[in-house]
Amino acid sequence: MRQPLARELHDLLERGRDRQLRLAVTGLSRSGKTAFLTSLVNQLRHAGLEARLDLLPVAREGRLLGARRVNQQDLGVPRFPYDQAMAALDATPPHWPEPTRGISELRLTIRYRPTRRGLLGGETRELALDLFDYPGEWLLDLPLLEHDYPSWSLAQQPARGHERAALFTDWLAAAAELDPAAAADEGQLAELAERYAEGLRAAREAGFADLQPGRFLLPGELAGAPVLQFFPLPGIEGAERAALDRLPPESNYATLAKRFRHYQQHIVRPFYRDHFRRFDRQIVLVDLLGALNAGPERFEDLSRALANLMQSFDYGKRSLLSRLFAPRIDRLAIAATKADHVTPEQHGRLVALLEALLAEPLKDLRFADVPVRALSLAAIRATESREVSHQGRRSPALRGTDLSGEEQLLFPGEVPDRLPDAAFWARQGFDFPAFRPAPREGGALLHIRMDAALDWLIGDKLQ
Ligand SMILES: Nc1nc2c(ncn2[C@@H]2O[C@H](COP(=O)(O)OP(=O)(O)OP(=O)(O)O)[C@@H](O)[C@H]2O)c(=O)[nH]1
Ligand SMILES: [Mg+2]
Repeated sequence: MRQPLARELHDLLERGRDRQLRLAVTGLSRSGKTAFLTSLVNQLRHAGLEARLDLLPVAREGRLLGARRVNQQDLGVPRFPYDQAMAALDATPPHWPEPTRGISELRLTIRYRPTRRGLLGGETRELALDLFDYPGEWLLDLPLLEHDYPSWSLAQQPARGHERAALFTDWLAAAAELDPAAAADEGQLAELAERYAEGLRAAREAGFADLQPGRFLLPGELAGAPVLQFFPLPGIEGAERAALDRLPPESNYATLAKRFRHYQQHIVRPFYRDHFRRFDRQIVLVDLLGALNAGPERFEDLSRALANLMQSFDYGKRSLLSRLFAPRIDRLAIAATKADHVTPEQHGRLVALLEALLAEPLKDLRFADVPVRALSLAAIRATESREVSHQGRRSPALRGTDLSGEEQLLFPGEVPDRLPDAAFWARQGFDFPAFRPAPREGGALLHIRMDAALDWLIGDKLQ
């Protein structure tokens, strides 16, 4: 939904004066976006009271006065369901907030005392922080904007490993029969698209991340609409482009190409335009531990999905003008989430692994001279770190409650500090259960390094 011009102008001015900041929380499905946003709101609301934010100078120095949710800009978009998320975390027993099914927005007004006071002293300032949440599945579509139908079809077909290919054999066998030049049969295309969607669902189930089109996984109100009835055309690599373009409009090829374009222009582009263009800051959340748990092909797949995705954003230093009229992301954090799944001495290795996974996009960012910080964090800590003695030796362990309510005391394993090799996967020495969120005793949510993330993302605006 586009904002009226007057409001856009007002926002531009506020951003020029550093009174407003837009933060994109980016991450594939289940990477921890909703948990991160919930914790962010919670920490800032409890700032100065119960929240532990020692790594955030404005809080440590007692200058952070708190934060309030205010009415967001766009009345056509639902509000981020913070209260529902907190209700889930505060339930007995506590449980995690639901997977996100649509877009929601949030504006926080953060109140603080600047380091340098004016002549009269005692003044306070405000920073408006704009945030939003969305289903990770939809994010996967952003790279699709770079393509036309033939190039997208090609991009979907490289050798992507046996396990993944096996999930699409049904679809492929049927789709390979399709004659691109023959007149389109609605029923047949609908059925093939459904089989493709089945393949994508199975792939998601199996832990794969690089899945397009994202709305096939979470169609919302588009379920059954013809705009979702397309798929990549198998065998397109041999076809000559000009010959394809000459096919009549009622042909299979032209029909699929038209639907692809519609999907791209009317579904993906507005999502990008209204929500992902024009950010000042970004944090990319990665469930690295989940990928380690899932095996080499998934790990590789995650790396590809993230590299493609990060090409969809505008990074670069801001000049005053670009800041007003063509904002770019001028600072970035990449974070391995759910770090409370491993013992604290593994956190350094987790960060090293994250940097290895994102080595390619990180090179581009360095080239664009965009400051990046890699960290590991837990937005909502579910475990406690312990030490256990075994045969006279003390070793680190975690204590937590698993989803069935069982108490666990365990050492989940060593995180490799570089891209795992065959030997690592052969050992597969890594295993942990999902934990239930820990009950909160009144105060702020327990976390690991949310304060460090906040400092990097907004700390300089709270000086
Ligand atoms: N232990 C632990 N688990 C977490 C943490 N954050 C998220 N999780 C787990 O990861 C799951 C997914 O987190 P969400 O925040 O819902 O992920 P999301 O990115 O919003 O996912 P979608 O809405 O599906 O795109 C949660 O249900 C938890 O099981 C954390 O800090 N610690
Ligand atoms: Mg979510």
